[in-house]
Amino acid sequence: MSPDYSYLKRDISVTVAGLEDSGKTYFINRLLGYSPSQVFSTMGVNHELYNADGIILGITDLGGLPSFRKTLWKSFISRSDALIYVTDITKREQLTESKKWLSRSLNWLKEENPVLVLFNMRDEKFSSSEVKSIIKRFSNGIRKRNINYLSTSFSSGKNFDQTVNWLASSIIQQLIVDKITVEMFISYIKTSNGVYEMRLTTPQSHLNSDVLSPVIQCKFSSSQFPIIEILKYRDRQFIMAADDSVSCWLVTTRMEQIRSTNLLTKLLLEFVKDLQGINKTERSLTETEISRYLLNNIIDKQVFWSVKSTPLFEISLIRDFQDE
Ligand SMILES: Nc1nc2c(ncn2[C@@H]2O[C@H](COP(=O)(O)OP(=O)(O)O)[C@@H](O)[C@H]2O)c(=O)[nH]1
Ligand SMILES: [Mg+2]
Repeated sequence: MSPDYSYLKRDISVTVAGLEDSGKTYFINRLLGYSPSQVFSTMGVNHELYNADGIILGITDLGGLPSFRKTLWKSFISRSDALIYVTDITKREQLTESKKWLSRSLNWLKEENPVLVLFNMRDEKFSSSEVKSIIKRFSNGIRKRNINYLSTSFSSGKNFDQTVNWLASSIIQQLIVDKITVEMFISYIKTSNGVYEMRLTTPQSHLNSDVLSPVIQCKFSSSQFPIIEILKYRDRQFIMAADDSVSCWLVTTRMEQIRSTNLLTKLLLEFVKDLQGINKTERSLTETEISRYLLNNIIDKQVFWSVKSTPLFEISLIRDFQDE
């Protein structure tokens, strides 16, 4: 048998932990679309890959039996980018034990990495006030910056989508927010009126044309295949993704971590694809529509944008653009 290198493909690693029989494996199987018929207690560790909006999440299913908790958890959780912690709310006698292991897990995880705590088996008879009070008692005394609590039922599907959305967006964005500062976003969009150039700049930025003009150009892919460029110039990093009618640039401070750059590049490419999708409807977008779309998606949803203060915004039409 040849060795399996598939784990190398993952962009982010997410660990799913919790006491035995809380629903971890069931959740992961459902996420991956496996049939839930075979259920065995997880012996040790399982690795799975999940594609969330083009970002490959490596999901580690940690066995919850006491022998695994003592040996395996620390080494996996401390190397993980995010933690999903599952607890079974029907087992009241285990809640204290579960909380104890959550606290330990939080000590192993890096402080800035996001955590989602799921109170599972919500389909069993519980009133919402009972669930609220369990969550309140459980979370009492736990101090952690990026922590979310959610009650779920994986068998009925309650809050399953929210959990998956959290996986896809919050993990990725939190990681980017923590590790990367984007100073400027520039996009070029071809429409029947000409090419629109749109710039968003953080108010704190000292970027001037000496830094920008040697690098940033209005260019598109000459085929249906998208193009990507990553350049370093004067203490800045420039990332570009473009297809044949949309081109987006990010100017960031230099990143030590290659992985953050890869993630940002993938997100930018996804963004270009979305924008291309709305631009390719029968009539092209107007200036107002472009502005609204970009402002909503970049600033309100904080895609790429880690800065809370409102960025400076400019949009203009480049009339003399020559299509080659
Ligand atoms: N009623 C109910 N049963 C569930 C739910 N999630 C998981 N289970 C069941 O709980 C048992 C333990 O689940 P499993 O995923 O193996 O737990 P793990 O040890 O944490 O991996 C299985 O029989 C699942 O079918 C749920 O939301 N509601
Ligand atoms: Mg399991």
